[in-house]
Amino acid sequence: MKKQYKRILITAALPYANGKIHLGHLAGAYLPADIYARYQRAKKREVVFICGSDEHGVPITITAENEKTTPQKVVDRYHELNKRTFEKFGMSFDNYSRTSLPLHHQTAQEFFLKMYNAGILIEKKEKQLYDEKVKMFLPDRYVEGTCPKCGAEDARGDQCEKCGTYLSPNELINPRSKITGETPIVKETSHWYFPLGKYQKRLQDYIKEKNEEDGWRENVLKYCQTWFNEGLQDRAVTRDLQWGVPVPIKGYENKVLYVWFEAVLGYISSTKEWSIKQNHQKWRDFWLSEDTKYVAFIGKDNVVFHCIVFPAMLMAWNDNSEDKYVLPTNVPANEFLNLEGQKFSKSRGWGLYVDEFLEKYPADSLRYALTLNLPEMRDSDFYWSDFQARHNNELANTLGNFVNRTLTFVYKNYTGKIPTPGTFSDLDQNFINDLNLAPDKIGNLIDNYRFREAAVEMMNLARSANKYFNDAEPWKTLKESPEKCNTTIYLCLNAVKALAILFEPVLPFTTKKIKTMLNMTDEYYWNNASELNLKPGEPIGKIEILFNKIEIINMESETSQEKSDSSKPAQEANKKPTITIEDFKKLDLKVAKVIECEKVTKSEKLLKLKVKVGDEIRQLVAGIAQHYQPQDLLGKNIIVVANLQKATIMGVESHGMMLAASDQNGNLVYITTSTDIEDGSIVK
Ligand code: B3M
Ligand code: ZN
Repeated sequence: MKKQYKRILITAALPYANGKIHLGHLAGAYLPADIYARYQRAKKREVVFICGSDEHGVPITITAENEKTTPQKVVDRYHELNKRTFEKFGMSFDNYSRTSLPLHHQTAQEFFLKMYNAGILIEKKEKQLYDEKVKMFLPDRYVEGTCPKCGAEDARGDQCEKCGTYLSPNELINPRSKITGETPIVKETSHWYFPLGKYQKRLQDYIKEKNEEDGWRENVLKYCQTWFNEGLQDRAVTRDLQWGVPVPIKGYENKVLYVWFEAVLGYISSTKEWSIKQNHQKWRDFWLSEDTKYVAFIGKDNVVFHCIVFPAMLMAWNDNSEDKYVLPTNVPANEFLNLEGQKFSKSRGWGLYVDEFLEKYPADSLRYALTLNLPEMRDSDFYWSDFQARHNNELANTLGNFVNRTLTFVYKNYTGKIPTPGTFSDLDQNFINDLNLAPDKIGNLIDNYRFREAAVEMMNLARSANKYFNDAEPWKTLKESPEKCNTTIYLCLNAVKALAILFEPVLPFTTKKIKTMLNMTDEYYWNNASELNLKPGEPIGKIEILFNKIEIINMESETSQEKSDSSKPAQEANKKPTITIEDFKKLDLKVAKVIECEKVTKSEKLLKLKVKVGDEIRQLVAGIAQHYQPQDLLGKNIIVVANLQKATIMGVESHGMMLAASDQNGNLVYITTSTDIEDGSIVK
């Protein structure tokens, strides 16, 4: 049974401040969290939405060592960068904090001390891997080696990425130091442990109860079950490291709290920071109350920390304190997003960084395409062709078109004022019914974390509105029966208003524009979105085109990270996965002669070429119009990928791809042959 809560606390995983945000991050935790938060606010529920940078841990110190700089410099840079990127993407966090703040250190130390003083933690002497060359213990990712479970050779000291098994460095076969590459020795050290096993029964009951109440995702339940089946073990909460939150007890001056122990507490310290900035105590209302619904959005690799470790820590605190923290009501973790069929990989240079993406394409288009592709049940893929189609066919041709044709009609035929409706025909009534159903249908899907389906329903409403406009034919009734026309346009305007409200969680920038065009105030919100409440006679605002068509020319170069990661040495950033000669042989590269060449109308970037490849004449489209005039290419030899799948670019068919090289400034130079050889010749 769904419980009624007074407030909703929403958190999204704190990204490590050691790299830029890519599309996989957005699809994993951030976009779903933002849709959920925006929707809850549109329902006028009391919400706080919390995030921040995770600034400790081995990933940060390793990045600093690779870049020959300090951890502080690394986190300063990426914190600012990621914060800005999130803003550009439209993330509506109420606070975006950072775990290097003193406020966070205090909060984390307070938690540690509470457990320490209550006698919950256990000190253990243990043998750990140690790099003699740099005189340092090697916790977590400082060691790599062979996974004892699946045999993968590049398992990290904390986890094997291949099979997902959670590891400790001692379990690795053939361990090597990440710093020097040396085989580590084993040395004794002592650490404090949290007895997770003691909480297993309570954790199982907790998850069972919350699942019954709020319907947890199958994948999340399954991950937890695997952990429970194996039996929860004591977990070290301190580390032999310098960078992090110092352990606040004697004898531990050279150690810090384990990053996961304190990072999850970052949600609390970030909420505290929000309260301090706003000069209130609301963080207490949200965290220390049973009337709060707490939803923690994460990616699947963080499940154990949010569903098991963090709740157990909160239980331990709650057992020993007057103040009792709320536990997550739900942890809707997403699976992974892949890119054109391959995993995102920093080391292989395969990925798409959000800041770079947004330099070229609108945030809302990315939000929309990603929402329809969220890996809610299983891994999913981002395809450029899908992105382009979603933008052009759905956002521009359906939503944008409906809004534009309606508002233009009002300007042209009603001097920009909302007309007065007459009586409703069956056609009108059917459309009103569609409209009436939409807010609850979409709302229920979002309340149940089914964001993909919600976005489908949003667009379905726009489709149905377009269809209604077509069927009602206002351009005809305008003269023949003006009252009918008034009714149609009045209903369409109300539909535009409804779309502005219902699409807002996914398309915040676009719907803001629509709201301005309709002069909408805050009185219009989710619960009255489908009411016919626009006031006849009121003027509408200035019309703006919502979506321009997108042409994406070279999807391959959009995807690689050539210029993207400025923190990396050039050769490393350019690296693509190694291929075999067999892979290369799959390409049918041929010399072709350009026999006709012209500009593609309405496009700044495209040239249409007819080329002769031996006996065959082909048409191709190439994105080089800003670099070459058509006559520059006539009669020239070019190299084409002859077996590339046909594509339609800006309505023009392209059969094959012309090769060109791009310099540092993005200028394109076509590739040709050093002597004028026969067209059709094979390039190998
Ligand atoms: N920074 C791991 C990650 O970015 C970690 C999440 C912390 S949530 C408290 O995937
Ligand atoms: Zn493995």
